Amino acid sequence: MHLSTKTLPQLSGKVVTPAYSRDQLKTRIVHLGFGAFHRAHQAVFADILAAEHASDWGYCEVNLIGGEQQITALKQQDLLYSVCEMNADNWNGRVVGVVREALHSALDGIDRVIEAMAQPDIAIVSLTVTEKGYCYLPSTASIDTDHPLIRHDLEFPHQPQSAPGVIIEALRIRREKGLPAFSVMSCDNMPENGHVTRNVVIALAKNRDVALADWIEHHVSFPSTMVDRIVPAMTPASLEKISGVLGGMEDAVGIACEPFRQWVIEDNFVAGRPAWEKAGAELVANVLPYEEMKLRMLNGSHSFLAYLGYLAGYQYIDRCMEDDNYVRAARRLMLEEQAPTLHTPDVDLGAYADSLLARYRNTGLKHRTWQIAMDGTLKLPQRMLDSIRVHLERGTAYPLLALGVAGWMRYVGGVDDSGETIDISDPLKNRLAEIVQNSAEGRARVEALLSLKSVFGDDLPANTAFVNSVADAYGLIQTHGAKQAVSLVAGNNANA
Ligand code: NAI
Ligand code: CS2
Repeated sequence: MHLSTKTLPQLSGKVVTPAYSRDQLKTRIVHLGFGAFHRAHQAVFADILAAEHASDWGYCEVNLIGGEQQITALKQQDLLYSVCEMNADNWNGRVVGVVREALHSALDGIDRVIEAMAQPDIAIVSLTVTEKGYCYLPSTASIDTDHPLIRHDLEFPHQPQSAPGVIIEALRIRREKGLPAFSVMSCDNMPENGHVTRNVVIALAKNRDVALADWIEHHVSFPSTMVDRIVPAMTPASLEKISGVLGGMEDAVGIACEPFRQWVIEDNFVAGRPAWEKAGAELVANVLPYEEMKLRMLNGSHSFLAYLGYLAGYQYIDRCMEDDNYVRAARRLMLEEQAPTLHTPDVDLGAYADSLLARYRNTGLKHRTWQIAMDGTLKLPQRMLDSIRVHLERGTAYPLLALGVAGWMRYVGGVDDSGETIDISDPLKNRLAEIVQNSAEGRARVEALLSLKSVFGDDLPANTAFVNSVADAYGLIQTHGAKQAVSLVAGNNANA
């Protein structure tokens, strides 16, 4: 038996179910990227608002690339799915009821998706399409005009494939019909994610129609957001556990996540927004300090643990936390090398770091280091390199950040410390393999990888102090292995 409107009453009383009339909801947000994170984050905020504050904001969920099964299963379940908050020994379930429609461009056609976005009631188009979905160059935050999806959309603007192309086509139709614009809200882990989205949308629009680009510039807002909730990719084991929470009922779209959730949103919406603050979100004028704090402290330490942990044989983040040297390294990375680069008002960064470590220790999570390690070419800039630039300017030390970058380089070398092949997942995978193949192990490999402009820009490879620091850290991993390298670097200095 699977979750559906009919089977909903059979769930155990412990599972929270939609205690509101789902028919009263209006589809006012189209969300691109019905992945793990959105299901456990933004949709839960909307569900709380509907259940506790009589909100009528409903979602149309869309997947553009991948995730066909999720959309199919969601439709089969009358657009219901469950979210379980998990600790080691306690899983709490909630059935989310705010989805009103679900579409996949490959199953329903891109025209249906665009039509849904062009409905008069749509006030917001939000995105969790991963860093890859923006088709941008992280070192400059500008559009990647060589990106295959962008090249396609330039040729076939009415049948777009990229997220920016789909947004532009929907906005074109709205403008032609005399409908108001919507706000475009990125919920992906990028600094100034609203600005990145704006940059790519306007740049692509300019290429097809300057007047349309001008209209978008004047009528569409692109609020930035800081989003946080650890939501590991689902596995057959976690799906089975969810089924246990649901009393044996199956939910192919069920998702499990940590109890913590945070959302800081730039309050800049052109056609209204849900009262997210009633469900615990913070609406602010400037999100950047919060984004930087989260990207550098949380995601920076996550990536550090992912590369150095994976190389050492730690499959999960909670396993890294069983190694005192990794804990010390993560804490020192956060407090000594990331925190001094931040400008977050009114946040006790020491307490923040400790709360992050406590979250990483959650043994219910089973968050794979491999998952966090993926797409490093799109993650390193905001997680490590921006802070390194601050240190280079100030002349301050950054041994753990250098080790993190070296850890990534060793990881993309494709072999872990036990000699096992690593399955690299990255949009630049082929280019990385080519560089690795054509460079000798050691400093030459470091220099070759630093030639990736979209990651390191022009400045970092030209900075000898930086190149030396990464090459030295790389040498440490090469000689001693990741585990020992972490111990050596994290153990240095008395104030650890
Ligand atoms: P996921 O793999 O479950 O879902 C990825 C989603 O992105 C899918 O809906 C897929 O259709 C879409 N997608 C992938 N490539 C695309 C492309 N080129 N164009 C358009 N759509 C594309 O991943 P998950 O866990 O949902 O994470 C997605 C993003 O959410 C992350 O990359 C990150 O930026 C953000 N995030 C994730 C958190 C997590 O713990 N999982 C927490 C905070 C933010
Ligand atoms: C992780 C993030 O996969 C990754 O790269 O660092 O998805 C992390 O789990 C979230 O940002 C937590 O909010």
